[in-house]
Amino acid sequence: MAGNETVLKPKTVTKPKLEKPKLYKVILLNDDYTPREFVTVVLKAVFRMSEEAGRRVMMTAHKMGSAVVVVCTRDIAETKAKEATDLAKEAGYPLMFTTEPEE
Ligand code: TYC
Repeated sequence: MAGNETVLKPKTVTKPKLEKPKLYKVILLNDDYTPREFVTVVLKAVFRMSEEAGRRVMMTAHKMGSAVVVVCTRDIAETKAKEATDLAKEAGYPLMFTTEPEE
């Protein structure tokens, strides 16, 4: 080698800052009108839950007033909550899904 290679040294070193995305909970709210079976059907259809998991979450909301369905990114949480709430609305039920940031 001729010994005349240029070595470029970066003047500033940028540390990659990857913010981990904030997570959001989708929350199922109890009400007095939506049939239990319908709640389970929505949980299975929108959140891909098994019959057993769907019933468990539905019964938790029924007894406690609300239940966490899933924790995911804000975008997905809001889309799923709307999809599920809209499905119920179309069927004439007041069933509601909300979202909130995880602590
Ligand atoms: N409480 C409703 C009933 O007795 C059933 C129900 C369960 C509704 C969970 C909403 O998130 C809910 N028919």
